[in-house]
Amino acid sequence: MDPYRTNKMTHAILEVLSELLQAHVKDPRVGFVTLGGVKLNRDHSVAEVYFSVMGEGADPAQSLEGLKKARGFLQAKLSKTLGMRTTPDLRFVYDESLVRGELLDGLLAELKGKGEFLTEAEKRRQLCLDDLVPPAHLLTALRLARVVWVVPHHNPDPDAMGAALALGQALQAMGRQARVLSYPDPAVGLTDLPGHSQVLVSDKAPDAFTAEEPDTIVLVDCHRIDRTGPLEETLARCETRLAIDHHLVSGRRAPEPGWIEARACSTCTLIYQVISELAKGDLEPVDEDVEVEEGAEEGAEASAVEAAEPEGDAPFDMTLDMATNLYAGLVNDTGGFRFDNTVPFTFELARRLSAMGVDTAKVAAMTLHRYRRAGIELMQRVLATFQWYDQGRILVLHASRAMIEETGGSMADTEGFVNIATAVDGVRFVVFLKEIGDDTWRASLRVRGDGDVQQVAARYGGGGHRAAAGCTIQGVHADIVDDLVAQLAAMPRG
Ligand SMILES: [Mn+2]
Repeated sequence: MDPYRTNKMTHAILEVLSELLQAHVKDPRVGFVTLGGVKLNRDHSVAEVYFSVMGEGADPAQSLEGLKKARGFLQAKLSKTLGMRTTPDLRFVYDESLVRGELLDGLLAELKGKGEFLTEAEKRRQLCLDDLVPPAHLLTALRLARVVWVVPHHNPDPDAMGAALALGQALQAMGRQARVLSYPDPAVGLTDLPGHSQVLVSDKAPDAFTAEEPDTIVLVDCHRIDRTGPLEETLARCETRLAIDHHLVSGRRAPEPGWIEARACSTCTLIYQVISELAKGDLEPVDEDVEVEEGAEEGAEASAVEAAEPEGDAPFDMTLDMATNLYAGLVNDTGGFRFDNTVPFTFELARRLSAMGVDTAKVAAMTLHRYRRAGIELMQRVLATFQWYDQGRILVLHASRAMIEETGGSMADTEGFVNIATAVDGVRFVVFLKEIGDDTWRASLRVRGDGDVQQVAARYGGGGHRAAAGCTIQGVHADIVDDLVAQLAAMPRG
């Protein structure tokens, strides 16, 4: 028989039978029945009708009895409805797989409801600020801290510095002795962030540590002390170290405990959530185990109870300085809300900070579009190093120590150069190499569109994000370029 006709007929039979069962067969045993399909034999003399039973008390054997009893009626009605001279002989076959299929459909629908089938990008778009919940152990550790050092990564960008300053200010508002650390030669713009004048510069850190040892160290915008360059040795002396970061964890060494949440567009986003929680106060004692001594007299007990009065923290308000520092990180790590980490909750946070009175235009101008003269001269030199590979899809540039010396610029001035290269039409990958020592280069990798440069950075022990990553590579400049270009050119699209 013509397969088209067969197909049409099986559908017609299924449809008519399903309707007849629903509307005209009153047998309660048939009430549980769902028809799943019809299979006709070669000459259409026999139709196997597959059914399943669903519902409480459903019994396939009972339902089959009911269907058999209704068969004559169904056969006659079918013949009449379809206007056929001879109708195929109906044979009912129980099919358990239909039940499984239905269960599966239910399960799939449930997963879909939970967003399981959304792409990563769709999931990020659906995320709300309050989906980013600081872990309780982090908040407890911060509340228990008395002398705290808040430490950004080496060569801090506005996200690292803004996060450190805002958290330091919040801890001070809680009465903690909090110090924010930084490094010599800060990038232009950072020094204007509120509170920056009080930072403890890394070369003073060893002495400061000896004078008053911090009980807690909080790393921000990085999650291991090897990202703190000259501070690493000093920080290693403190046992309680925490990290708040939005970079993917990579490499062999474990991150410090704390909060590492790569869905956040900036570390400042996470710090905003942390400060919001801390600001609620904590009037329950955290760890002050004041015990009533056994057998204590009644009077003694009363005074012990008094001593056990909560020593937690009073609520405080997020200040304009904190908000300004947080906004600096947010606006920078999103490239002024242009990068693909910008999602609805990014604007929600920007809105809240702006509503608190942050001068958003000033912060953007201060941290996004400002160069020192030496920095611009360095930029001229660096842009002159453009090398094109893979038919213009890969762009490589570098900053040598000689260029820095000759222009009087600093590595901090190179911040943002990589974005100029990324903006060139037709460029998919950018490699920016900065000479940081003898045959030692810091590589910044970027991809525009699809691709994952974090994978490449991870091979050299580095890390970062899918679209922006970095690593330190030993070797001769030309060899490093060859290696990186080969790996990037081999990266599949999509
Ligand atoms: Mn960051």
